[in-house]
Amino acid sequence: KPLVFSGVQPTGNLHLGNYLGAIRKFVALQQDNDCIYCVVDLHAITAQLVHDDLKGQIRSIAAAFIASGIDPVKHIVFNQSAVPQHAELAWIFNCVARIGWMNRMTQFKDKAGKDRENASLGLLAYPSLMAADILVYRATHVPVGDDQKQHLELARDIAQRFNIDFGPKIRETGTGVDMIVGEEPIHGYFPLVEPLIGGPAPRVMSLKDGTKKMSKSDPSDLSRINLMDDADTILKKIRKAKTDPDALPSEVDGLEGRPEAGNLVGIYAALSDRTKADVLAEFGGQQFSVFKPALADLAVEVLAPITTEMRRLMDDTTHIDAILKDGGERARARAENTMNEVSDIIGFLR
Ligand code: AQP
Repeated sequence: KPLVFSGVQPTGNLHLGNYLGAIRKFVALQQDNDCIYCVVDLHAITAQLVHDDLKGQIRSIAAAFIASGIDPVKHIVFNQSAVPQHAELAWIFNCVARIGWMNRMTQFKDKAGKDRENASLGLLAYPSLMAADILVYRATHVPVGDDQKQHLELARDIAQRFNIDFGPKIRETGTGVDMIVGEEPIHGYFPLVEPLIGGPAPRVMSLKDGTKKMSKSDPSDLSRINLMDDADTILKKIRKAKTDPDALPSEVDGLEGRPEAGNLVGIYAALSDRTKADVLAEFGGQQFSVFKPALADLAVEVLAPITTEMRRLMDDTTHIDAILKDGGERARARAENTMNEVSDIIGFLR
């Protein structure tokens, strides 16, 4: 079975972008794949070191996974810091990756802002840790939102560079797999990961500005729908969402140049598992005064059961803690295996 890996940072309230871009896909992929889903707490300290309730945040992401329908028995749910091999492999990848590659990452530029000299070294090295998260399990498929595409391309560059630099040794140890890179067949240890992005809402945009992504760190709570929002709040946020004065078009081409309209239609399509064309066939010609309440009803219908289950799981965290502990142990056993082989390939004495 293909091995799927993905992670979510415990850095605040999960929002509809995280749900549609990532968690909903995690749930769907369980059917045909072996899945590892991680609360990436080591990533959470890259932009901001001190958090008020990091333990609570970690538990709440795990609760969102379970409440959304992830099965922690058939698959693995754990938090990253419980498996030290992530950080160990990240160090090796820090020595494989080039500073120039990191400097090109748009997320680093966005998050570091103007004061780049003052950003943490961890923020710059974030994509190297992300590559290690995936490759320590030699996972091949990664469901993410569109904003993570560049980081996954970098994970492929790191894997390829490692495979080429240690090519003869990988052959000696016999642990690798044959793959085609460009024209060249190589015998590599790390797979070249495939991002799973797609769908009608690969990048959910802010409700206040259709050109900015919906984000946990946006200071305006009205810009996003949080998984923990109640029905009234969802209704209010969608009612206040920025739109233009025109009616909805009947065809997808008509959304061109209308970012806010495109975003709301994409959200509706993703929530109802339909295409944008299908949604417009129903709502084309209608005003937002009709479409917005329909969207709010749909969002509440999908999110309310998840919110209720998350609240129940967070009332007594023993169950979540047990899931994370068990997942951490199972993940560690796999990661240890990779690190032993990697150490052997590099030539460390253990
Ligand atoms: N707006 C979005 N649309 C689609 N997918 C999104 N994701 C995040 N925002 C959107 C996807 O959610 C997964 C987990 O994200 P993360 O926890 O790593 O956080 P992030 O990508 O840095 O974005 P956030 O959640 O909005 O946080 P901040 O405010 O810190 O930037 C990933 O698969 C991501 O693609």
